[in-house]
Parts: sequence; structure tokens; C-alpha cells
Amino acid sequence: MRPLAQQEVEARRRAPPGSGYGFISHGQRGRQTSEDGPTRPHPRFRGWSGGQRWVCTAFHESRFDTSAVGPPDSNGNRDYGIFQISSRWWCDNGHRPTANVCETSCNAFLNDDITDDIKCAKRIVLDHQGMGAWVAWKEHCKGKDLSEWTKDCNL
Ligand SMILES: [Ca+2]
Repeated sequence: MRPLAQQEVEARRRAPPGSGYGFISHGQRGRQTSEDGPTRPHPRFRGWSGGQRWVCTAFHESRFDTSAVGPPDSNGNRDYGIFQISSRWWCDNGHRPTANVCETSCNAFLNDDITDDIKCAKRIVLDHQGMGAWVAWKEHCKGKDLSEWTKDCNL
């Protein structure tokens, strides 16, 4: 994962609440400071603002179970891992042709190293649906106050 450039940190810090900088759309966290000074992103989410969106989505997709595999859909595709990434487009589950946009085995999304899961999720969110690619996001997280999800994380 690319380390967060200092300029990005500064830009994020200066971004007004609700400016939509990066993934932040719910306000204050983009300019949050703590008593110890400016907060720093957790290493897992470095370079990835708005971590609470992902924490909320991951919880409602998989209950944070990195080994979760969803039931097959009508085409035999399944969702894999903490972000429930679908074999339909994003990874190869070895069962049928797949676009495999993230160029990885779906099994790679079932271990405790979520670096590759995050990398693929970052690719997915670039697609036209954005976070809407995740049903859990739309049903449980979108438009909600998500600050509780990361309030103790010092993101
Ligand atoms: Ca993984």
C-alpha cells in the first residue's frame, strides 16, 4: 500500500467538514485533532480516508469474519472475505470464467492479511456504483453517523 503523502495529510486536515474530500462525507473527522495533536491514520487504512465507512460495511457484510464465504448466487458466484468481494467480477474462484479485475484468487480474501482485500476494495469503489457496490453499505451505513465505528481507533 502506498504511504499517505504528507500533502494528502495536510489537504485532508484543511478540508472543511462535508467537503467530500476523499471518502469523507460525514464531516468532522477530516479535520479532527486530538489532545495529542493531529490524529494519524491506522496503518491498515493509511492513504484511505473515511475508514469508518469500511469498518461499518465490513461489519455488516461479514461481521469481520475474514474467512466468510457467501452462498452461491444463481450463476455460482460467491462473495469472499471481510468485504465479501464477489467472484463475479473481482477475483478468480477457479470455478468459471471471471473478469478477475483484482487479478487474484478469491481464496486470497479469506486469510487474516487484509492488505489485498483493501487493495481490491479500493478498486471496486472506483467503479460507477462506488460504495453502493456493497449492499450492506446501502442498507446499514449510508447516510448514518459512522463516527462510532472508529472513535477509539485514532484514525
Ligand atoms: Ca487477504
